[in-house]
Amino acid sequence: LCPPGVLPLCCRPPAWDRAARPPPSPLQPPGLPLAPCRSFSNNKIQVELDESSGVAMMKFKSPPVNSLSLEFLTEFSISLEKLENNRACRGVIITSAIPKIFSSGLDITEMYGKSMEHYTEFWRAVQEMWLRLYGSSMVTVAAVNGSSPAGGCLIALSCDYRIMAENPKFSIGLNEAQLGIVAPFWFKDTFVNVVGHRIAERSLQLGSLHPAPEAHKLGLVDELVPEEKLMEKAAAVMAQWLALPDHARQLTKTMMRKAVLDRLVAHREDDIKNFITFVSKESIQKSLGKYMEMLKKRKS
Ligand code: CO8
Repeated sequence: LCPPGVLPLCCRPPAWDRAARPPPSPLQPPGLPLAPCRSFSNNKIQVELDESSGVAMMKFKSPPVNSLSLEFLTEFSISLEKLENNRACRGVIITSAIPKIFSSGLDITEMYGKSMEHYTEFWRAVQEMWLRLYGSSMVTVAAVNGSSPAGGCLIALSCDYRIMAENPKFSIGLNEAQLGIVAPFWFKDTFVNVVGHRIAERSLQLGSLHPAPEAHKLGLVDELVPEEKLMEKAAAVMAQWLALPDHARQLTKTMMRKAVLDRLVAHREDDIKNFITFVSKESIQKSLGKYMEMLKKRKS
Protein backbone atom coordinates (compact mmCIF):
# COMPACT_ATOMS: atom_id res chain seq x y z
CA LEU A 1 0.00 0.00 0.00
CA CYS A 2 1.19 3.53 -0.73
CA PRO A 3 1.60 5.77 2.30
CA PRO A 4 -0.73 8.79 2.28
CA GLY A 5 0.34 11.60 0.02
CA VAL A 6 2.42 9.31 -2.19
CA LEU A 7 1.67 8.96 -5.89
CA PRO A 8 0.34 5.46 -6.53
CA LEU A 9 2.83 5.15 -9.39
CA CYS A 10 5.78 4.84 -7.05
CA CYS A 11 4.45 1.50 -5.77
CA ARG A 12 4.88 -0.12 -9.17
CA PRO A 13 8.08 -1.69 -10.38
CA PRO A 14 10.35 0.99 -11.83
CA ALA A 15 10.75 0.89 -15.59
CA TRP A 16 14.54 0.55 -15.46
CA ASP A 17 14.27 -2.74 -13.56
CA ARG A 18 11.86 -4.36 -15.98
CA ALA A 19 12.82 -7.01 -18.46
CA ALA A 20 13.25 -5.85 -22.05
CA ARG A 21 10.01 -5.92 -24.00
CA PRO A 22 9.39 -8.29 -26.86
CA PRO A 23 10.25 -7.06 -30.36
CA PRO A 24 7.68 -4.89 -32.12
CA SER A 25 4.85 -6.52 -34.00
CA PRO A 26 5.72 -7.39 -37.61
CA LEU A 27 4.95 -4.92 -40.36
CA GLN A 28 1.38 -4.92 -41.57
CA PRO A 29 0.81 -7.00 -44.68
CA PRO A 30 0.13 -4.89 -47.79
CA GLY A 31 -3.49 -4.07 -48.39
CA LEU A 32 -4.47 -3.97 -44.74
CA PRO A 33 -5.32 -0.61 -43.18
CA LEU A 34 -2.57 0.98 -41.13
CA ALA A 35 -2.61 0.34 -37.39
CA PRO A 36 -4.70 2.96 -35.62
CA CYS A 37 -3.38 6.08 -34.02
CA ARG A 38 -4.43 6.08 -30.39
CA SER A 39 -4.58 9.29 -28.48
CA PHE A 40 -5.27 10.21 -24.91
CA SER A 41 -5.21 13.61 -23.44
CA ASN A 42 -5.48 15.09 -20.00
CA ASN A 43 -5.66 18.70 -18.90
CA LYS A 44 -2.04 19.50 -19.52
CA ILE A 45 -0.56 16.90 -21.85
CA GLN A 46 -1.68 15.49 -25.15
CA VAL A 47 -0.42 12.08 -26.28
CA GLU A 48 -0.82 10.42 -29.63
CA LEU A 49 0.53 6.94 -30.25
CA ASP A 50 1.03 5.73 -33.81
CA GLU A 51 0.83 1.99 -33.35
CA SER A 52 2.25 1.25 -36.79
CA SER A 53 5.58 2.93 -35.99
CA GLY A 54 5.47 2.41 -32.21
CA VAL A 55 6.15 6.12 -31.69
CA ALA A 56 4.17 8.36 -29.36
CA MET A 57 4.07 12.13 -29.60
CA MET A 58 3.71 13.84 -26.25
CA LYS A 59 2.85 17.54 -26.31
CA PHE A 60 2.86 19.81 -23.27
CA LYS A 61 -0.14 22.13 -23.43
CA SER A 62 -0.35 23.99 -20.15
CA PRO A 63 -0.52 27.75 -20.84
CA PRO A 64 0.98 30.18 -20.37
CA VAL A 65 4.43 28.55 -19.98
CA ASN A 66 4.09 24.79 -19.30
CA SER A 67 5.23 25.24 -15.72
CA LEU A 68 5.62 21.95 -13.86
CA SER A 69 2.87 22.16 -11.26
CA LEU A 70 1.86 19.23 -9.07
CA GLU A 71 -1.01 18.52 -11.46
CA PHE A 72 1.26 18.71 -14.52
CA LEU A 73 3.87 16.42 -12.97
CA THR A 74 1.25 13.88 -11.95
CA GLU A 75 -0.26 13.85 -15.43
CA PHE A 76 3.21 13.57 -16.98
CA SER A 77 4.09 10.53 -14.84
CA ILE A 78 0.75 8.88 -15.56
CA SER A 79 1.16 9.47 -19.32
CA LEU A 80 4.66 7.97 -19.25
CA GLU A 81 3.41 4.99 -17.29
CA LYS A 82 0.58 4.38 -19.77
CA LEU A 83 3.03 4.40 -22.68
CA GLU A 84 5.57 2.29 -20.81
CA ASN A 85 2.90 -0.35 -20.20
CA ASN A 86 1.72 -0.34 -23.81
CA ARG A 87 3.63 -2.97 -25.77
CA ALA A 88 2.88 -1.15 -29.01
CA CYS A 89 4.90 1.86 -27.86
CA ARG A 90 8.69 1.82 -28.27
CA GLY A 91 9.56 5.48 -28.31
CA VAL A 92 8.25 8.88 -27.34
CA ILE A 93 8.95 12.33 -28.75
CA ILE A 94 8.42 15.06 -26.17
CA THR A 95 7.63 18.59 -27.31
CA SER A 96 5.46 21.59 -26.53
CA ALA A 97 2.20 22.82 -28.01
CA ILE A 98 2.90 26.32 -26.65
CA PRO A 99 4.79 28.60 -29.05
CA LYS A 100 8.28 29.66 -27.93
CA ILE A 101 8.20 27.72 -24.64
CA PHE A 102 9.19 24.10 -24.08
CA SER A 103 8.71 24.32 -20.31
CA SER A 104 9.42 27.08 -17.79
CA GLY A 105 10.52 24.52 -15.21
CA LEU A 106 9.07 23.80 -11.79
CA ASP A 107 6.06 25.90 -10.96
CA ILE A 108 7.52 28.39 -8.51
CA THR A 109 4.15 28.99 -6.87
CA GLU A 110 4.26 25.35 -5.67
CA MET A 111 7.40 26.19 -3.68
CA TYR A 112 6.24 29.48 -2.23
CA GLY A 113 4.19 30.00 0.94
CA LYS A 114 2.83 26.45 1.06
CA SER A 115 2.56 23.87 3.87
CA MET A 116 5.14 21.16 4.65
CA GLU A 117 2.62 18.56 3.45
CA HIS A 118 2.33 20.36 0.15
CA TYR A 119 6.11 20.60 -0.30
CA THR A 120 6.38 16.86 0.43
CA GLU A 121 3.74 15.93 -2.11
CA PHE A 122 5.17 18.30 -4.71
CA TRP A 123 8.75 17.12 -4.35
CA ARG A 124 7.74 13.47 -4.46
CA ALA A 125 5.98 14.20 -7.76
CA VAL A 126 9.14 15.88 -9.14
CA GLN A 127 11.20 12.82 -8.14
CA GLU A 128 8.61 10.46 -9.62
CA MET A 129 8.60 12.28 -12.94
CA TRP A 130 12.39 12.11 -13.20
CA LEU A 131 12.61 8.44 -12.14
CA ARG A 132 10.05 7.52 -14.81
CA LEU A 133 11.59 9.60 -17.58
CA TYR A 134 15.30 9.02 -16.91
CA GLY A 135 14.59 5.34 -16.25
CA SER A 136 12.25 4.81 -19.19
CA SER A 137 12.88 1.75 -21.31
CA MET A 138 11.42 3.59 -24.33
CA VAL A 139 13.54 5.71 -26.65
CA THR A 140 12.96 9.29 -25.55
CA VAL A 141 13.65 12.24 -27.86
CA ALA A 142 13.19 15.84 -26.75
CA ALA A 143 12.15 18.21 -29.55
CA VAL A 144 12.90 21.45 -27.75
CA ASN A 145 10.84 24.07 -29.55
CA GLY A 146 11.25 26.94 -27.11
CA SER A 147 12.90 28.13 -23.92
CA SER A 148 13.65 25.48 -21.38
CA PRO A 149 14.97 26.69 -18.01
CA ALA A 150 15.63 24.57 -14.90
CA GLY A 151 13.03 21.76 -14.62
CA GLY A 152 12.32 22.16 -18.35
CA CYS A 153 16.00 21.58 -19.03
CA LEU A 154 15.93 18.55 -16.71
CA ILE A 155 13.20 16.99 -18.84
CA ALA A 156 15.28 17.48 -21.99
CA LEU A 157 18.45 16.22 -20.27
CA SER A 158 16.62 13.08 -19.15
CA CYS A 159 15.80 12.06 -22.71
CA ASP A 160 18.09 9.93 -24.87
CA TYR A 161 18.50 12.65 -27.50
CA ARG A 162 17.84 16.40 -27.70
CA ILE A 163 17.08 18.38 -30.82
CA MET A 164 16.51 22.10 -30.41
CA ALA A 165 15.07 24.76 -32.70
CA GLU A 166 18.03 26.92 -33.78
CA ASN A 167 16.42 30.22 -32.69
CA PRO A 168 19.02 32.05 -30.49
CA LYS A 169 16.14 33.60 -28.51
CA PHE A 170 15.40 30.16 -27.06
CA SER A 171 17.62 29.28 -24.14
CA ILE A 172 18.16 26.22 -22.00
CA GLY A 173 20.03 25.47 -18.78
CA LEU A 174 19.84 24.80 -15.07
CA ASN A 175 19.47 28.38 -13.83
CA GLU A 176 18.55 27.55 -10.21
CA ALA A 177 21.45 29.63 -8.83
CA GLN A 178 19.86 32.73 -10.39
CA LEU A 179 16.78 32.13 -8.24
CA GLY A 180 18.95 31.78 -5.11
CA ILE A 181 18.24 28.04 -4.95
CA VAL A 182 20.39 24.98 -5.57
CA ALA A 183 19.82 22.24 -8.12
CA PRO A 184 19.47 18.89 -6.28
CA PHE A 185 22.19 16.25 -6.69
CA TRP A 186 20.18 14.24 -9.22
CA PHE A 187 19.60 17.31 -11.44
CA LYS A 188 23.37 17.81 -11.26
CA ASP A 189 24.13 14.12 -11.98
CA THR A 190 21.86 14.18 -15.03
CA PHE A 191 23.57 17.35 -16.28
CA VAL A 192 27.09 16.00 -15.69
CA ASN A 193 26.19 12.81 -17.58
CA VAL A 194 25.31 14.89 -20.63
CA VAL A 195 27.91 17.70 -20.73
CA GLY A 196 30.73 16.49 -18.44
CA HIS A 197 31.95 17.77 -15.09
CA ARG A 198 33.69 21.02 -16.04
CA ILE A 199 30.91 22.46 -18.17
CA ALA A 200 28.29 21.42 -15.61
CA GLU A 201 30.28 22.93 -12.75
CA ARG A 202 30.61 26.31 -14.44
CA SER A 203 27.11 26.40 -15.83
CA LEU A 204 25.48 25.37 -12.54
CA GLN A 205 27.42 27.86 -10.42
CA LEU A 206 26.54 30.70 -12.77
CA GLY A 207 22.98 29.48 -13.25
CA SER A 208 23.53 29.95 -16.98
CA LEU A 209 20.77 29.90 -19.52
CA HIS A 210 22.46 29.07 -22.82
CA PRO A 211 21.04 30.35 -26.11
CA ALA A 212 20.42 27.45 -28.49
CA PRO A 213 23.68 27.80 -30.53
CA GLU A 214 25.78 27.90 -27.33
CA ALA A 215 23.84 24.95 -25.85
CA HIS A 216 24.72 23.00 -28.98
CA LYS A 217 28.40 23.91 -28.71
CA LEU A 218 28.46 22.72 -25.09
CA GLY A 219 26.80 19.42 -25.99
CA LEU A 220 23.74 20.28 -23.92
CA VAL A 221 21.67 19.63 -27.01
CA ASP A 222 22.70 17.15 -29.68
CA GLU A 223 21.44 18.96 -32.75
CA LEU A 224 20.02 22.28 -33.89
CA VAL A 225 17.57 22.48 -36.75
CA PRO A 226 15.33 25.19 -38.21
CA GLU A 227 12.12 25.27 -36.22
CA GLU A 228 9.97 24.09 -39.12
CA LYS A 229 12.15 20.98 -39.51
CA LEU A 230 12.13 20.02 -35.83
CA MET A 231 9.44 17.35 -35.85
CA GLU A 232 10.65 15.83 -39.10
CA LYS A 233 14.15 15.56 -37.63
CA ALA A 234 12.84 14.12 -34.36
CA ALA A 235 10.97 11.42 -36.30
CA ALA A 236 14.12 10.59 -38.32
CA VAL A 237 16.26 10.32 -35.16
CA MET A 238 13.61 8.15 -33.52
CA ALA A 239 13.54 5.81 -36.53
CA GLN A 240 17.32 5.50 -36.36
CA TRP A 241 17.23 4.57 -32.65
CA LEU A 242 14.33 2.17 -33.15
CA ALA A 243 16.20 0.34 -35.90
CA LEU A 244 18.16 -1.42 -33.14
CA PRO A 245 16.87 -4.39 -31.18
CA ASP A 246 15.05 -3.08 -28.11
CA HIS A 247 16.66 -5.45 -25.62
CA ALA A 248 20.25 -4.49 -26.48
CA ARG A 249 19.49 -0.77 -26.41
CA GLN A 250 17.49 -1.02 -23.18
CA LEU A 251 20.13 -3.03 -21.32
CA THR A 252 22.79 -0.56 -22.47
CA LYS A 253 20.66 2.36 -21.26
CA THR A 254 20.18 0.66 -17.90
CA MET A 255 23.93 0.10 -17.63
CA MET A 256 24.57 3.81 -18.26
CA ARG A 257 21.84 5.23 -16.00
CA LYS A 258 21.19 2.76 -13.17
CA ALA A 259 23.74 4.08 -10.68
CA VAL A 260 22.33 7.60 -10.89
CA LEU A 261 18.73 6.36 -10.59
CA ASP A 262 19.59 4.07 -7.69
CA ARG A 263 21.21 6.94 -5.86
CA LEU A 264 17.96 8.88 -5.71
CA VAL A 265 15.91 5.77 -4.90
CA ALA A 266 18.23 5.05 -1.96
CA HIS A 267 18.06 8.62 -0.66
CA ARG A 268 14.56 9.57 -1.66
CA GLU A 269 13.20 10.39 1.79
CA ASP A 270 16.34 12.33 2.76
CA ASP A 271 16.07 14.26 -0.49
CA ILE A 272 12.48 15.23 0.37
CA LYS A 273 13.54 16.32 3.86
CA ASN A 274 16.39 18.38 2.40
CA PHE A 275 14.04 20.03 -0.04
CA ILE A 276 11.53 20.94 2.67
CA THR A 277 14.20 22.27 5.02
CA PHE A 278 15.77 24.30 2.23
CA VAL A 279 12.67 25.68 0.58
CA SER A 280 10.95 26.68 3.80
CA LYS A 281 13.89 28.82 4.99
CA GLU A 282 12.91 32.46 5.26
CA SER A 283 15.81 33.57 3.06
CA ILE A 284 14.85 31.11 0.31
CA GLN A 285 11.20 32.13 0.46
CA LYS A 286 12.34 35.73 0.11
CA SER A 287 14.47 34.91 -2.95
CA LEU A 288 11.60 33.04 -4.61
CA GLY A 289 9.17 35.87 -3.84
CA LYS A 290 11.56 38.43 -5.36
CA TYR A 291 12.09 36.28 -8.43
CA MET A 292 8.35 35.97 -9.03
CA GLU A 293 7.97 39.73 -8.65
CA MET A 294 10.79 40.23 -11.15
CA LEU A 295 8.99 37.97 -13.65
CA LYS A 296 5.81 40.00 -13.28
CA LYS A 297 7.60 43.40 -13.48
CA ARG A 298 9.53 42.35 -16.56
CA LYS A 299 6.20 41.81 -18.23
CA SER A 300 4.76 45.25 -17.50
N1 CO8 B 1 6.53 28.98 -12.28
C1 CO8 B 1 5.39 29.68 -12.10
N2 CO8 B 1 4.99 30.72 -12.89
C2 CO8 B 1 5.80 31.03 -13.92
C3 CO8 B 1 7.00 30.34 -14.17
C4 CO8 B 1 7.36 29.27 -13.31
N3 CO8 B 1 8.48 28.55 -13.47
N4 CO8 B 1 7.58 30.90 -15.25
C5 CO8 B 1 6.79 31.89 -15.66
N5 CO8 B 1 5.70 31.98 -14.87
C6 CO8 B 1 4.55 32.89 -14.99
C7 CO8 B 1 4.99 34.36 -14.97
O1 CO8 B 1 5.13 34.84 -13.65
C8 CO8 B 1 3.84 35.01 -15.71
O2 CO8 B 1 2.75 35.08 -14.80
P1 CO8 B 1 1.67 36.28 -14.92
O3 CO8 B 1 1.04 36.11 -16.27
O4 CO8 B 1 0.74 36.01 -13.78
O5 CO8 B 1 2.44 37.56 -14.78
C9 CO8 B 1 3.46 33.97 -16.77
O6 CO8 B 1 3.98 32.72 -16.30
C10 CO8 B 1 4.08 34.24 -18.12
O7 CO8 B 1 5.48 34.43 -17.96
P2 CO8 B 1 6.32 35.49 -18.83
O8 CO8 B 1 5.52 36.73 -19.04
O9 CO8 B 1 7.66 35.63 -18.19
O10 CO8 B 1 6.40 34.69 -20.21
P3 CO8 B 1 7.51 34.87 -21.35
O11 CO8 B 1 6.97 34.15 -22.52
O12 CO8 B 1 7.91 36.30 -21.51
O13 CO8 B 1 8.81 34.10 -20.79
C11 CO8 B 1 9.94 32.25 -19.70
C12 CO8 B 1 8.75 32.72 -20.57
C13 CO8 B 1 11.23 32.43 -20.48
C14 CO8 B 1 9.73 30.79 -19.38
C15 CO8 B 1 9.96 33.13 -18.43
O14 CO8 B 1 8.67 33.12 -17.86
C16 CO8 B 1 10.91 32.64 -17.39
O15 CO8 B 1 12.11 32.82 -17.50
N6 CO8 B 1 10.37 32.02 -16.31
C17 CO8 B 1 11.13 31.58 -15.17
C18 CO8 B 1 11.71 30.26 -15.44
C19 CO8 B 1 12.53 29.77 -14.28
O16 CO8 B 1 13.43 30.42 -13.81
N7 CO8 B 1 12.20 28.56 -13.81
C20 CO8 B 1 12.89 27.96 -12.73
C21 CO8 B 1 11.95 27.20 -11.85
S1 CO8 B 1 12.85 26.34 -10.58
C22 CO8 B 1 13.11 24.77 -11.17
O17 CO8 B 1 12.60 24.39 -12.18
C23 CO8 B 1 14.01 23.83 -10.42
C24 CO8 B 1 14.02 24.04 -8.96
C25 CO8 B 1 14.82 22.99 -8.23
C26 CO8 B 1 14.51 22.99 -6.75
C27 CO8 B 1 15.65 23.35 -5.94
C28 CO8 B 1 15.45 23.17 -4.45
C29 CO8 B 1 14.81 24.37 -3.77
